[in-house]
Amino acid sequence: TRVEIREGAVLLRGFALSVADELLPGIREVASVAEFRNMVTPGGHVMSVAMTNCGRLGWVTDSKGYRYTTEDPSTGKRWPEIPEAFEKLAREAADAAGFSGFAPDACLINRYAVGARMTLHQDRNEQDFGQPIVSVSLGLPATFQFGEVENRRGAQNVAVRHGDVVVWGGTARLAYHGVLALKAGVHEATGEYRFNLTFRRAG
Ligand code: MD3
Ligand code: FE
Repeated sequence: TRVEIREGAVLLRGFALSVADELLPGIREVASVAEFRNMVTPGGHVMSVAMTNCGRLGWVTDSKGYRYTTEDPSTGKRWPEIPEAFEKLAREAADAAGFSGFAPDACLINRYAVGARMTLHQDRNEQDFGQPIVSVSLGLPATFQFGEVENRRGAQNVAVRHGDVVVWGGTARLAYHGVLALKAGVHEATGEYRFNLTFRRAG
């Protein structure tokens, strides 16, 4: 089912379910080359979410700031390629949400263990805010928070489950958003974790 959770933001419930068993080995393969790591924010906090990337560009943070890089700072090697199954899913989801021709060059893979969370923020490190963001949830369920554009207040919650895809574009592209602390649990596909694939056109 397709739910418009706000103007520009479309929740495609279960859209990735039929390909989840291709996505999870893809995550394992990417992480075997570019390992999950807990990055440090410019403010000096270690992020509770562990991250890695695939694609031409990968999102990183360190004491110098947030940015996209072509190389993994931990190895100096280019980020692994986006697996074919990832790219196909991202393109089809964007298409289903009304954004045809989406061609991501960056896929951030977030791994949430129990207690991991992401505080409200905007995604502003990309070149063209006219391009949507496609988010794929795998494993343990979580609660997305999303607020207004340029305003953290009045955030709403939406529960996301294994296989759900959200496409954020148009007027929702610069909305504040975050993820509440992951609750303990065990998922048959991912064990004690939630994974989120975030596809972007960054360059
Ligand atoms: C709403 N990740 O990596 S994706 C991030 O579940 C990030 O790991 C979260 O936010 C996660 O930056 C949420 C959902 C999302 C992504 C982009 C958005 C929501 C958004 C852009 C605008 C508004
Ligand atoms: Fe974000």
